[in-house]
Amino acid sequence: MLSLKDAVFYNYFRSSAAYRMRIVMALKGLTPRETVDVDLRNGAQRGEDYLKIAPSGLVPSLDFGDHPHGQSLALIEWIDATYPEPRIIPADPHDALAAREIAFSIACDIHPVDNLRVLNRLTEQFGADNDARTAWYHHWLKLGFDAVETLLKRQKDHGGEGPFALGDTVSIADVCLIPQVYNAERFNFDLTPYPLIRAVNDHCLGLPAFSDTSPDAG
Ligand SMILES: N[C@@H](CCC(=O)N[C@@H](CS)C(=O)NCC(=O)O)C(=O)O
Repeated sequence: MLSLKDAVFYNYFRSSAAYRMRIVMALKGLTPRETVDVDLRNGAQRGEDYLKIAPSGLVPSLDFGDHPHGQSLALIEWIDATYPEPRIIPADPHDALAAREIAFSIACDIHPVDNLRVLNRLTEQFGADNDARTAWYHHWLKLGFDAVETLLKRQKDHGGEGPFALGDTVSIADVCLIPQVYNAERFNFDLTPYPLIRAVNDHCLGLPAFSDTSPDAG
């Protein structure tokens, strides 16, 4: 059976997909055998050595020796199934659906179009300068956060009272949301229109699993 204790975690401190994994491991008190930094600033993700681990050229990934795997959401699902306490995919199927709906709105709809390689491609192919790159980023973030804010409101309207995205308990929705908010702030995105997102973010950052694993934690 695969074990996290035998795995090498390929990480980058500013990667929001890797931050998701750091949060989940911290929530569950898990430490991989080794953490290796892949410096996205100098293109290490496309280096020959890392491509042998991760053919996508993206972080994060986990290498279990003969079995390297990538994709943060797939890895998080594996971690949750293997180390269930505390659960971050809710046991109740409807709650799990709601948690994944918020998580995927971020990880599938916002994150891919705002990724470093996409922003770089805008510059290489269309000559986008920094302002144009930021405008692109803000455009997709606004569409995505408008939707997520509405989903959080629906949770509240359906009795999901509590400080997390789903109410009383932490879930994969918070695990995806807090890194995306970190990123939004880094790109000077105005979060004023999103009181529910801000409230969940403030609450989660009061917990060590979120704050100690933040890119700002050093
Ligand atoms: N769907 C992938 C996305 C991974 C991803 O996009 N990682 C970014 C950092 S957050 C990356 O490695 N970017 C490198 C690049 O754009 O060249 C996952 O969830 O693991």
